[in-house]
Amino acid sequence: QIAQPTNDIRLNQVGFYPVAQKKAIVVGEKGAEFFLRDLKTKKVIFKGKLGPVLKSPYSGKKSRVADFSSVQKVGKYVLEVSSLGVSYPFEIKNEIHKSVATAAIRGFYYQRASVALPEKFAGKWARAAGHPDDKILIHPSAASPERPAGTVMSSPRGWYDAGDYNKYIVNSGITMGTLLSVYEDFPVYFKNLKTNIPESQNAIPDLLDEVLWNLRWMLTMQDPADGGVYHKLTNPRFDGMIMPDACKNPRYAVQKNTIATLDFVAVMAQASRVFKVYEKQLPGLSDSCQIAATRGWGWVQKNPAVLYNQNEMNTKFDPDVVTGGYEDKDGSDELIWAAAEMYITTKDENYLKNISFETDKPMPLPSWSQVKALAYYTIIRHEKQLGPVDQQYLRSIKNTVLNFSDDLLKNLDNQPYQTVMGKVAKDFAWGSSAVAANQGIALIQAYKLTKDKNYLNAALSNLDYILGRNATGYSFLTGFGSKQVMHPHHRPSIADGIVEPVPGLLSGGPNPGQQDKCEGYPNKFADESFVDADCSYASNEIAINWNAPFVYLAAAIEALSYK
Ligand code: 9MR
Repeated sequence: QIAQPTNDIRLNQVGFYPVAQKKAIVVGEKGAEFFLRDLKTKKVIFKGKLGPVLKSPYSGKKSRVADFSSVQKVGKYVLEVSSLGVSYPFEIKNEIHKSVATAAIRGFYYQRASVALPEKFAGKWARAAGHPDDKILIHPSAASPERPAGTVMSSPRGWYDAGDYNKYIVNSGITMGTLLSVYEDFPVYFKNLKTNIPESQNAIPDLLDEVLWNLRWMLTMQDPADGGVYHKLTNPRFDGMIMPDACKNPRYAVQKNTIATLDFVAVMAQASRVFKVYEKQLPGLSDSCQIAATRGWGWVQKNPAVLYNQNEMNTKFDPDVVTGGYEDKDGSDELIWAAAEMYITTKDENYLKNISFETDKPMPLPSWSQVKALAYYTIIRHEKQLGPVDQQYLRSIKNTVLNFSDDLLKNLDNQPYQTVMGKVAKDFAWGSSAVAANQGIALIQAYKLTKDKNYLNAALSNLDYILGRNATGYSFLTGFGSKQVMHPHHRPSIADGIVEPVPGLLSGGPNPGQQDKCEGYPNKFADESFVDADCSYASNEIAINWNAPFVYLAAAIEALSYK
């Protein structure tokens, strides 16, 4: 008979690898010892001492570490502290994160626009097709002589961006770049990873089949007349909290601009490379991507500084568009990323002309508005193909990535949750779960460069963070863990009448900005500013650019398996 678990023992609620580090955080300063109980035999198999008292820099709350890394026996366990009770149950086994990696890829399947999701693949979350997007309108902001305002164009497929049903090129950029990168970094792992999607039986890895769904949509977002790329495909205002098939509002292609086009160029160049080996299955696709990338690059040469400014646009054109802005004012990083992808794909050094990799500056963490590191990762990944002239770039780029990762490692032992995530307040931004995942990616890059396990262990600490070892006690991936997110700001999960939210989606996580003004935030502390309520789009939405780095982190850690 196991008592009701306490939320005051925080750990990865999915579990641990036999040979990897294993830590739980015990909230408060009571107690001295902890025990590990085998759920099958009911026997205590390990006793340990709690570590020294640590403190959250945000709430001042105290906590202690229970380290049971030495336990390697496969099984199901709970951790107990006499004064507190028992933890949520967890497993120790090999491939412990395979289920979350697979589910997070399937999360993209559930985000597919323009298609029905049959029960065979979607289970109880099956739904009818919505947003066919075969007859969308050119918004006046996007008008050209060939496509005047009101022209109808076809732009089906793609993934819904997030909890809303719109499709945004800028955010698709980093999402696709991240998914294509995890494939390029770990192709063998993905070769046989099946995710039960309609294309699972074909000869292409499931991850790439999923990527194709959005790639084909992106290709339609390029103006065939001049190569520029529309910012987004959107309703003027957000749809209600209804299922996709109930949405009937007109949709528009909105203003071409430089940053959207550069993101598109980078994705198409990388996709051209990745899909080249699937020429037999996808004849012409790789070439089409490269041509699209080249034409986008050409448009940018003529239009190097067209920014997307939604408010300004709304003063000039009707209807007003008030959906996600993804307004980025600095395109220098997108230029570096696009140039790097074009160069690696074509080997044409002209793409690097006038491009500074800015390795004199600290590496910025990737986000939808900051993609410079994606260029670094790509250059490093393809280092064997670089010519002698590029060796100087390579060295400084490696150093930039390593310096960034070394900063993440600093002072880790003193962190209350023993995670890289959350050392500094700015980690808790809108979509903080993706901050944790993107830090993990940087650390994986450093590990690949050095084979130094400290980087890998630190990356794993952020996966532990996401799956429960954090100041909220939630596991942020829907469908996983004991204390699950049940009410994400996600239209299908709200409208489908099914208790459990769509699985495999990463909740945004703590965000002290609390911009949604939703009721129920426990307090204002950065690391606890989370509420599992569907009104909380600022802390509990899901988004493709958050799911993608989670896929990267979980799959990379699986691929690098702790054995
Ligand atoms: O992820 C975006 C975050 O960085 C911004 O601060 C926020 C407000 O502009 O918007 C977030 O992106 C949202 C997008 O605009 C619309 N779809 C849902 C996205 C996630 O909340």
